Amino acid sequence: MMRRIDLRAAATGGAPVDYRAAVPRAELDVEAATHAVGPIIEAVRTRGLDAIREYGEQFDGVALDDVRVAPEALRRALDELDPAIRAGLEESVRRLRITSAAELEHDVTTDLGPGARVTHRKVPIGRVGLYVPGGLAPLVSSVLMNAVPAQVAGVGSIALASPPQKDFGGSVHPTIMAACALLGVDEVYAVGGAQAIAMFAHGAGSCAPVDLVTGPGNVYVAAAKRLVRGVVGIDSEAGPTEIAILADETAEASFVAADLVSQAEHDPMAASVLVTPSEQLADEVLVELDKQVFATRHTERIRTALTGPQSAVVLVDDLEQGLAVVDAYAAEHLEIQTADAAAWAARVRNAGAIFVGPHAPVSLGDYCAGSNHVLPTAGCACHSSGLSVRAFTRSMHVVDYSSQALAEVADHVVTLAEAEDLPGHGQAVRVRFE
Ligand code: HSO
Ligand code: ZN
Repeated sequence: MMRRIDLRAAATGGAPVDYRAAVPRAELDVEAATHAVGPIIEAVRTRGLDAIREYGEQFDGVALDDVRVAPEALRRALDELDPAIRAGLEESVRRLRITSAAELEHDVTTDLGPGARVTHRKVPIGRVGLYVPGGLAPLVSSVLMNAVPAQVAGVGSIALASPPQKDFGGSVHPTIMAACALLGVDEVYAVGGAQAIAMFAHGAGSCAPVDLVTGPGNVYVAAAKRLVRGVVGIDSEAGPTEIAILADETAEASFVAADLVSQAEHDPMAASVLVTPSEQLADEVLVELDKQVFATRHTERIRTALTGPQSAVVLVDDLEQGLAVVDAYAAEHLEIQTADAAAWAARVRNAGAIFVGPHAPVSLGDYCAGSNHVLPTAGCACHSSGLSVRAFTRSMHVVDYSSQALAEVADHVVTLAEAEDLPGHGQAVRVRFE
C-alpha cells in the first residue's frame, strides 16, 4: 500500500544526512500554477465582477448574476441545519473562543528611564477575506477555524468566499452558509479558487479589498495567494494536507493506520508518512491499512494518496533519528505515538501542529480540540505558523519620550547618525536643545 524508505544505517560513516532530500514530498508545483493563475488575477483586477462571473461559469459550471449570498439565505440555512451538526459546531466554536481569547497578546509598555517609554501596541487587522474550500468536501469546520480567531482578535470587517455548488443552486454549500450565520458572518460570496483570492486582494462588485487573506485551498489558491502577497497580507500557503506519525513498538497499529487514512481522505495529493524504528509496527500498520482502506467510503482517493510518491513508511534506527527525520519533513500535522510521547513532542522543532499520545488524533484537531487546523504545508512549518488569533493582529511600537529623556540619549543619536553619514538625523535631535 505505501512504499518504504529505509534510512536505517544512513547516519553511519559520520557524514551528516540530508533528511530533507530523503523524506517523501508531494510534487506540487505552486510556482507552475502561478502561470495559470496570473491571468485570472489580472482579469479580476481589471474587469472585476464580469471576470468573476465568467470564471464561475468556466470552472464551477455556475452562472450567477450576483455572487454575494443573501443574508436571508444564510439565516435559512441555519434554521434548516441538522441539530446534531449545530451542536458539534457550537462545541467547536466554544473551544476555539477559549483558546483564542487566552492566546490574544496584549499591549506591553516598557519604561526605559524617567519619561522614556515604548509601548508594543496590538491592533486588529481592519478587514479580512477568509477562504473556505468546497472541492472534494465542504469544509464547514474551516469556517470556524478562520472566523473565530478573527472575531476574537477584534477584526471589524470579515468577508468569506467559498466555491459555488452546482448541486445547491449555484450557492455556497448550505452547511457552510449555516456556519456563517451561526457566527454572524454575513458578507459571504459564492466565488471559488484563484478568482476569490483576486476578488479579496483587488475588490470586485460589492466586495471591497481586504487587508489580509487567510484559509486553506488547492494548488491554485496557494498560487493565487503567493501572487497577491504584497498587495494584501496572507497566512501560510496551506496546500494539500499532510500527516506524519512518529511511532514506536508501543503504538497501536490500528490507531496509526486510521490516522494515516484520515488525512489521505482529503485529497489524492494528500501525504501520509509513518516514521518508525519498529519493523513489526510498520508491517502491522500496512496490514491494517489494507483492511481499513477497503472498508471506508472514499477508498479510491485514499489509495491514490497512500500509494503516491508523497506517502511512505520511513524506517529509522531509533526515535532519535526519527526525530531528525520528522523535523526535516516539517509536517503540517505531526503525531507522536511513542512511549514518553510528551517528552519527544517537547523536542520537535518543525511542525504545523503536534498531537501527543494515543488519544490525540489529528481528526480531533480538525474539529474540536480548540486548536486551529489551518496550518502550513509542504515544509513551510519550518518558517511559518498555523492560523491563530495572532495572525489577525498587527503590532506597532509607540515611542513616548520627554525632553529630559531625549537629552539622555541625544549624544548617542548624533554620534550614530554621523557614523552613518546622515547628519540631518543628528540635527533633528540637536535642534530641540538649541
Ligand atoms: N485536516 C485538514 C482540515 C480539515 N479536516 C477540515 C477535516 N475538515 C487540514 O488541516
Ligand atoms: Zn482533516
